[in-house]
Amino acid sequence: MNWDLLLIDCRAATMAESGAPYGAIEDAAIAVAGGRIAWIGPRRDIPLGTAKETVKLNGRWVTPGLIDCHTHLVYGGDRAAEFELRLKGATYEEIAKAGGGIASTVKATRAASLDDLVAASALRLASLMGEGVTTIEIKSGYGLDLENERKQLRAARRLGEAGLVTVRTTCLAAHALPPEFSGDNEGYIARVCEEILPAIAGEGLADAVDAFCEKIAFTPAQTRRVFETAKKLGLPVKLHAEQLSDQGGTQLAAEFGALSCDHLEYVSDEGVAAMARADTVAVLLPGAFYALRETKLPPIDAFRKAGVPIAISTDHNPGTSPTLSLLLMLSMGTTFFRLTPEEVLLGATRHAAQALGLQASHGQLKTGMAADLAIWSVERPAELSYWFGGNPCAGSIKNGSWVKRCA
Ligand code: DI6
Ligand code: FE
Repeated sequence: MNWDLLLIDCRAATMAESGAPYGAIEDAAIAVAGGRIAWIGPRRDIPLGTAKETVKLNGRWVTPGLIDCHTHLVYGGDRAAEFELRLKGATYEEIAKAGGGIASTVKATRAASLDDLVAASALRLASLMGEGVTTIEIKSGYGLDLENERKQLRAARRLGEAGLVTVRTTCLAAHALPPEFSGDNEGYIARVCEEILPAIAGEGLADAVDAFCEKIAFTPAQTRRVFETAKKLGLPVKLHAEQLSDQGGTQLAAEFGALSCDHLEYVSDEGVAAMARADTVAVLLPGAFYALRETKLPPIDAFRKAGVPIAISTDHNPGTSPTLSLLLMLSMGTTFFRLTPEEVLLGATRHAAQALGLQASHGQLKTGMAADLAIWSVERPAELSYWFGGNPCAGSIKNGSWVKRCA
């Protein structure tokens, strides 16, 4: 066999269902060819072959490249001033009602050029990629009209063009009410369903459709219209659900076979049961939980008991989760949500892939899957959520090519 790359002297947390914690293989070998994993297993079992490059990893751990499955990475401006207001006591909802919050980011995003958006987002993306992120989802939702939603999604696509990271785009036009539709939620939802989504889908700019179902955003009935439109356009759906209150959005999303429901602090037992039936991933976002000083925990045990897969993501956005570290989210997932280190790592690999509909090709180290790998200078995988504020990522590989070469 001829391989492009052979990694030896490493330990692999494959995150596959092998019976072993983390799907671990001690003393593993990983062969890569044509951008895919050509062989992975215990080194003693490796078939005969030659590799163009063989790298000894000195006992380091290899995991699937991390997947950040919920971000609003592309936007103009920032919200540091609002952060200062919140610290003086204003709540997220009060700021939103007073025309700040999302609306201020919409203004800055509309004012930015496509190139400005790409440049600002590329810097943020670089931080995430430095931690071994090889796949990221990026939502629109700060344009809120066709021209600007398109601009955001084009910027997101452009970030993936160099091939160093897979970018999955999600149209979140139903994120907030734009100023020109003030007081007319129904009118804006009609615009989203009749103009924005069909055009975005027609241009191939979105891989999925999301909405914000909440008192300060859109009702379940309006969300249903968005989902019906997505279905007609052949796009899978996701939902910002039960972040601030229980709206029953989760059950609605499950009815549409949603890939994921995200946030979920206020989800009901019925919502959890509906997710289990639809095999919808629960994407938990500890960065927003932290920044909003939320105290209500998402029902982790109920998810576990019902067998709902749990993912963890940054929710990177300028308002409620301006974090640039997925590893920090893994730490918070353990400390705030009491998830195990293995659960949070699954949440940024296999389950995150499922939240993007990529589970057949990403999120595990398995023969035939994309050769997206992260290499860590740690002694055990639990260290990925044990350390916080540091970065033990020693290297990363995207589709078989080095993004960050091990020293
Ligand atoms: N929930 C969130 O956490 C973000 N959007 C949403 O629907 C916040 C977006 C922002 O405040 O800019
Ligand atoms: Fe979000």
